[in-house]
Amino acid sequence: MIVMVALAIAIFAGAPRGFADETAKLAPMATDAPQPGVQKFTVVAVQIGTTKFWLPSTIIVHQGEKVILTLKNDIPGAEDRHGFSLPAYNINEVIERGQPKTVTFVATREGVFPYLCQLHAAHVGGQLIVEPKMQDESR
Ligand SMILES: [Cu+2]
Repeated sequence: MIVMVALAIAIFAGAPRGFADETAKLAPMATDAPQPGVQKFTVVAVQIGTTKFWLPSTIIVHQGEKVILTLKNDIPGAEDRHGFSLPAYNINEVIERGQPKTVTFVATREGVFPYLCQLHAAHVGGQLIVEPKMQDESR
């Protein structure tokens, strides 16, 4: 009887430790943590129905942040090149299907700036919104 009680206590005492180990395994990995002051987006040219779009159609960053855009052209068809132009930041790229490009710039100018496909007028673009610098510099 004493052995049974001792065994029960030992099993009970072991349980919380086992649970803690499981919790540790579920903790998120810190390897892909966002870098402060850096904003990364993937912007994709897609076709919905007969209309071509750059999506997302709105990108929001803060003034002074480094912006990294990965540009992908996923539009099928004979035309395998689409443009990505952000005139306010002097960005003019041609993106071939299957060959993504990365552009990097610092959002120095505050405001709302359109982006578009410089090769096709009907290809719907979007806007980069650069908000004023955050007052709290501790982030
Ligand atoms: Cu286009």
